[in-house]
Amino acid sequence: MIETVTHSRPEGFFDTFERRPGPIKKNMHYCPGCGHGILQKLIAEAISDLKIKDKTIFISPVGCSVFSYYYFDCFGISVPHGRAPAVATGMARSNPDSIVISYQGDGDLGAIGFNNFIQAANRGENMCVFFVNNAIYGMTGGQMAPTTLPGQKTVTSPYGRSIANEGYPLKVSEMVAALDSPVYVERAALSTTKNIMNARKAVRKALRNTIDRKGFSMVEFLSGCPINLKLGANEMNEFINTQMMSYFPLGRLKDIADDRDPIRRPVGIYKSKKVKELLYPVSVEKCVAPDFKNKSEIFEKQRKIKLGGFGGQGVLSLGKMIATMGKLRNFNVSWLPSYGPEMRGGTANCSVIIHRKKIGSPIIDKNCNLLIVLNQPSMKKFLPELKENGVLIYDSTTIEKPDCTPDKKVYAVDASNIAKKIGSLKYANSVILGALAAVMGSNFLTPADQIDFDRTFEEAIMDCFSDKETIIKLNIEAFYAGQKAVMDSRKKNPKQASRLSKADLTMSLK
Ligand SMILES: Cc1ncc(C[n+]2csc(CCOP(=O)(O)OP(=O)(O)O)c2C)c(N)n1
Ligand code: SF4
Ligand SMILES: [Mg+2]
Repeated sequence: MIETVTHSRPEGFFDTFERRPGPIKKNMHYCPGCGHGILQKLIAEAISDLKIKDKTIFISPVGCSVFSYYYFDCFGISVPHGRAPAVATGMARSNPDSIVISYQGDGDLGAIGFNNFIQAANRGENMCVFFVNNAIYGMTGGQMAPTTLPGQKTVTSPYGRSIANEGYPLKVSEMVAALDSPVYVERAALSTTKNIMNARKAVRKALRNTIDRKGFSMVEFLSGCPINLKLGANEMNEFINTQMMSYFPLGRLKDIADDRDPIRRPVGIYKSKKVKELLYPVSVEKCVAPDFKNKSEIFEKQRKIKLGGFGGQGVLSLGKMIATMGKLRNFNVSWLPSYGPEMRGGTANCSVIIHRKKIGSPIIDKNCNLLIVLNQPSMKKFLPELKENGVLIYDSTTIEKPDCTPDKKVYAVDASNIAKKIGSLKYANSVILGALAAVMGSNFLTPADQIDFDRTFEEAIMDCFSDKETIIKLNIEAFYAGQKAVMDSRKKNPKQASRLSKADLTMSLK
């Protein structure tokens, strides 16, 4: 007798599946009667029949969609809630030969990820979206979804969805079909055998469009979540066939794929080698050139600098200038800005780390070596973050003398007043940097290194303000004015100068 195999496991699925861990040993990840299981079988069969297993990228976000990774034997990526179309866009554009599937639930697609979804549809990305509309948040235990029907009870709408309160359910397919870019939109159902056979055709048609690079195709599947709707298998199908279908009628809402030419988008900038170079720049353990002039031990250790002030005072650019100085002498540097929603007037701070070796984290958490403060609130906030023996430089025009522990080395610089004389308060940051140069210069650097420090500052200014000649000139003026102010005050106050012994400062920057 000749045996004919009529049904076998589709190639799109793994050979064997693992059961769901938990007390019920026979359970799979999908509940009995769940629409996800039916649809995934249709997709796996199509992948198999269309021979695209090696080109398919199956993207599953949060929701019961995510369990698909237990079943599909193709490339797969699990992504954050609502973000599948964004990741799918990256995949489709960087791998134009791939068949990208964005497999999403109604909460995922219609609520948290709606903008990601609709923008991808409107851009006409070459992908298939398979949209499982079960009118509920299944995975989290049955909360109301954007597609929950009017009057439908859920755990967050115990009296039924109220149109007055929650509005009408979202008709996703109708909205997508109204856009110009998408080529194919169909609504199918995973209920009766006839509906499932139509759903099967729709899956294949959408995949075929993606293979032919026709752009954006979407199929919505009315699906059952019997566990959360607390319905038996027959009642679940009845609910889909009557209540869901009367609100979400089945049918092909758009099909213009035959009229569209295949999409060809430039992919040059997505070359994987280039992306790797950008993501993983070659790093060296010791990056400063061996002939780097400054041999001072201050450059041997990681230096952590915190800067705080108001937005608009140039706190962030001051940090950037210091980081740029490090960069210009081939140090590893990090610059991490932090500011509130209001850029001007709100508080702003940044953290700068300079190191010969690799920098692990750009965050400075309560252990900075040098604190630069340009306003009173930042003094209060950041002074506790200054390390024992740390150095504090602050704008004494606007900030009261801080109450510091004796181990701290404190430099008050009349920065705003000096800046005003130069022409604008906005040069106060460069005045402070000049003050820093003075503190560094006379204590750590040889005369030749001092000249190099000043020159690096000038180079950094030009690097940061490349096209603004007057600003460069006035910032350089402010820098030297700040430097002079500290040196003059030292001459006037030799006691302070004695506090600046090399031993002290080497300690302070440890
Ligand atoms: C950023 C984020 N917000 C919220 C959640 C919680 N969460 C997990 S699944 C889910 C709803 C999923 O519903 P749906 O997309 O309809 O998928 P279903 O489980 O019904 O197939 C929510 C809100 C989360 N995991 N991440
Ligand atoms: S919770 Fe609902 S959607 Fe999730 S697996 Fe169970 S039946 Fe399916
Ligand atoms: Mg759902």
